[in-house]
Amino acid sequence: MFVDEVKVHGRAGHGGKGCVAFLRETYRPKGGPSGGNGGRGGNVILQADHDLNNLVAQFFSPRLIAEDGKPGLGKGMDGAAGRDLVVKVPCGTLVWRLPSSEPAPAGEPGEEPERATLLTSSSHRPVMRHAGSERAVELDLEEEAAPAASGETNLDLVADLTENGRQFVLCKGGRGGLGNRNFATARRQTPRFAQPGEAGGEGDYLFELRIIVEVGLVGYPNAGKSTLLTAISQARPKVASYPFTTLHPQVGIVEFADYSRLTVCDVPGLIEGAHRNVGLGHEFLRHIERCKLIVLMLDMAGTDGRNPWDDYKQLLRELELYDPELLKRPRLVVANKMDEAAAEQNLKKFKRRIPKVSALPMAAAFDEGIENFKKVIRKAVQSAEKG
Ligand SMILES: Nc1nc2c(ncn2[C@@H]2O[C@H](COP(=O)(O)OP(=O)(O)OP(=O)(O)O)[C@@H](O)[C@H]2O)c(=O)[nH]1
Ligand SMILES: [Mg+2]
Repeated sequence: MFVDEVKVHGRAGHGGKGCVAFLRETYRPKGGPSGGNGGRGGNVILQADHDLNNLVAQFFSPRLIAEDGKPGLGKGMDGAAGRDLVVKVPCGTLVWRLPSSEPAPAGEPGEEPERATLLTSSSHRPVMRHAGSERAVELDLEEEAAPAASGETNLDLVADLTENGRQFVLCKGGRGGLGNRNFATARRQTPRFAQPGEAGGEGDYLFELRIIVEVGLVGYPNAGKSTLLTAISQARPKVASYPFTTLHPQVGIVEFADYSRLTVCDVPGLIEGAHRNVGLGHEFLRHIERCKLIVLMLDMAGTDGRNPWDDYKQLLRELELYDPELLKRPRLVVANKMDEAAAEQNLKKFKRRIPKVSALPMAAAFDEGIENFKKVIRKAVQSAEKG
């Protein structure tokens, strides 16, 4: 099961209440106020973990509730603090605050559904409100476009957990209440009150995973994306001759002779109308949003009765409809299935029709053009990092 979007409810622990007590001991019959303080509530902390690759754990346990602080006790004993709840999420998880939730959580170090709602359509795609990413994706440009889901379009980004080990306090634990010994003064030596504990932070959030990879493979179904990923990395996605073999993103690590590495993501095939949720829709394009290089993979043999040049234009259109920014990203066009008879002819036609684009010839199933591809993507990623 692959989950890249999930709604969760977080609640930090409440602070323990302060204690009202007076010391009575054999030789101190009036020992004075001695109520201890309540312990602070546990925080709900998110921690990015590169060993995880999706949000399935939060799908099955969407209620993130930290322990309450213990109340203060007599004889000046303070209550124990509530344990923090550390929730591991994959690197690349964005945390959006849903409208129902409380004010912003602390930052760096009710009635909810029992199961998280799995949001499937791209129609509710949140609009980032943090600096530098002011871009709303107009998926509704066309008449047939899916309607925006109610109330979930303008969400605030509260965290973006990209680095392994990075922690973020999602809900801050409430402070413990002060015990009555804190309120003794010269004029009020027997305070009969103490503070209640503060309520812990609480809110509803949307966790969205956008995998962090350097290279994203995009293409029509059956273009050979998974075959290519198998050829360049140890990843073993399923390869088959029917469309939509790959149902969720697969990440492979490409290793080079000098031990440097590149991560490559194979996303499920795109087809015309993906922005209207045809096929698997745009659902998975979020995973190439952060990549430095987009590889457009074309079936140069046109096996499924398509033309590579139409495929190329259509892929660009779908990328644009998802996010026009994606078209500014460095990209590489790969002409796959060059072993097939029709491919040579098609490649010539492709060059004639789209002269500005040079396609890298390849036969992924036969390991042809793979080494060259590895070299080219490495160079392209390096220059993208510099520029
Ligand atoms: N002749 C030939 N067939 C290839 C080549 N590369 C892949 N194929 C075949 O094309 C079919 C589809 O390959 P996949 O790698 O599953 O394609 P995909 O792009 O991952 O497809 P989806 O997961 O459905 O999006 C398989 O039957 C492969 O064996 C190639 O270079 N030459
Ligand atoms: Mg595939």
